[in-house]
Amino acid sequence: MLFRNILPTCLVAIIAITSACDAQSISYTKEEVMIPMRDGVKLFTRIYIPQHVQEPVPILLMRSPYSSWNMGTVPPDQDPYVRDMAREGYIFVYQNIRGKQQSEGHFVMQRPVIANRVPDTVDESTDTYDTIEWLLKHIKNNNGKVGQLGISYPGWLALVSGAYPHPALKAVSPQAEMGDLFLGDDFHHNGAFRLSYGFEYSFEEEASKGDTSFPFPQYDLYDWYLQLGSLAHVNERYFHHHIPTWDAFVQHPNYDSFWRQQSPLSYIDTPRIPILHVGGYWDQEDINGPQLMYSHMEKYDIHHNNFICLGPWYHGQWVNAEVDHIGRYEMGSNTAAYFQQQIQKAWFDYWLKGKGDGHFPEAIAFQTGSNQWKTYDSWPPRNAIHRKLYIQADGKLSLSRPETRDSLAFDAYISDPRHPVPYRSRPIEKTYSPHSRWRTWLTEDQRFVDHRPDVASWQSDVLDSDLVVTGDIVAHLFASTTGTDADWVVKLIDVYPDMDSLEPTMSGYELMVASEVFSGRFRKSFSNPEPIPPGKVEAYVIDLHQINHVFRKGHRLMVQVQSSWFPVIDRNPQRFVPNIFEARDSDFQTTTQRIYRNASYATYIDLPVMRN
Ligand code: PG9
Repeated sequence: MLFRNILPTCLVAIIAITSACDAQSISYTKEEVMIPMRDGVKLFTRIYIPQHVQEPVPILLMRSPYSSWNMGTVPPDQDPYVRDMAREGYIFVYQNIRGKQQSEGHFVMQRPVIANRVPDTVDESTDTYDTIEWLLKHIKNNNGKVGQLGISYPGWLALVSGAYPHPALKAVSPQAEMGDLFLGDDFHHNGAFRLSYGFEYSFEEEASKGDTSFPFPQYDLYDWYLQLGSLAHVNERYFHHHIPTWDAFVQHPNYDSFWRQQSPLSYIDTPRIPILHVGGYWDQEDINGPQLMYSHMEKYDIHHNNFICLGPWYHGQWVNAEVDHIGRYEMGSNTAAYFQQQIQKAWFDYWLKGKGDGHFPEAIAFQTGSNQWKTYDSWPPRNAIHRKLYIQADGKLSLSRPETRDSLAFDAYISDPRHPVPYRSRPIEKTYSPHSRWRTWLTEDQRFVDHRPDVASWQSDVLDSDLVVTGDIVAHLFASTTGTDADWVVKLIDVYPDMDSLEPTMSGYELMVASEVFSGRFRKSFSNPEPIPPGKVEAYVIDLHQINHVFRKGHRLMVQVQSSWFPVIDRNPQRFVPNIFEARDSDFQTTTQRIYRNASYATYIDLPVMRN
């Protein structure tokens, strides 16, 4: 009997077969049970118990809305993400959250965490608490210690559990967790709406309890989204108010109490237990969450519980067995194996089994360009020297501030919403589909747009020595528009040599190492958008997120600015409207954008520069 006092009604299945036996006779049994929560709702839970260890072992918990992602669909000893831990013996528990898949109850997207303030309510923190309570009582041979990890939505679930921990929860690792869904991550970036992702993901999660893919009639979705026209057509033509998250987008176009209440910034502060945030530099979904939550919690980290690891990855790429490249970028080693063994396993082995010395660096950040793992005792490193990279006349970039007083010193382009700049080369496949290049788009060669007339580009001279940039990249943009609203997309690009003798096929490659979009209406406040006065130069400060990158000798730096990134970002009508989800097709207008480069309005990128 694997469970003590098990309630017969809770048990879905015991699969008494062992999952696998390798040379060391590693074997797990699998059980599927329904675990009751305090309000009577039962959650579907898959439990793998090691048969190859005799001593009591800890529990590793993963919670997920998905049918397969972080749900233990293969036994843990066959899952590269956790197999090193499985070999040594952990109990693995995978649970679907309420309202998803086989779990009972009602699903709420990023359900607000309120149970600590509002009596008799439930949220993800109480569901985790109740689950842990049940597991400790019912699973034989557990050592009384629990850890939780997960990627993306499951990462946010680990973050929430760590904020209101059950006493047995000793450490968590939220990975690619979403942070604030209006300021950054899946649904918006700086208030700009992530159309293709918001549309496809909300349908996928809310059209049914399972995962349902939107039935697009065509493969290349650039034209499909263009023909959609105003966002108002989504409910009229397709969703008919059956997708609650889409309706929430429409009802909350600004950063109001709805978004604030959802955001972990509003309910998480001091890390109460050890927490390891993990993120990817090229995370196409949640680049912001791990960086934002680490830096937010760091302000309250009196017990030194808060740690971060950043790697050269797309969203969750580190679950795989072999990760030595992303798109065309070669990492030089298997970075996932390093993470799984040296970072993730070491973390849980120490906190849950007492193995190792527990001396974890504050930050472990893979350095792209040199392809080395580096450790730091502050993150971003405090000893970086901030240099300003200014845009100049004739498409140049340099570290000297422009001196000209000429008010006409600017570069201009026309932004036409009928021909938005694609965010990646076409075809734009459905986000999650067999041949989709969605995962790697942030590393795509930017040569595919750099000669478009609606993309402004500036380039530095060829570097005569390596330039190491470690920390937050911030764009300070001075820009005007003839319209009353505009999106600003800023990209920092590493341009490979015209003839790269080390990697010939990368010659001339334009690798985007940092990028972000900002919706101009929110330049003064995310809660109270304001029209942009036509023709007036306005200042925009745009955080392009953290990197750790060596621009190598022989390479050049490039900055690009454009006003659309379609369809991952919806088209800005370029005419201020109170609610972009209710814009009319006639609101969309062509505008002229100017990016300034004179002594008064000197556009620059702040680069934190380090000695290597
Ligand atoms: N990036 C996904 C997601 C998280 C939260 C909200 C919306 C989407 C995920 O991969 O879980």
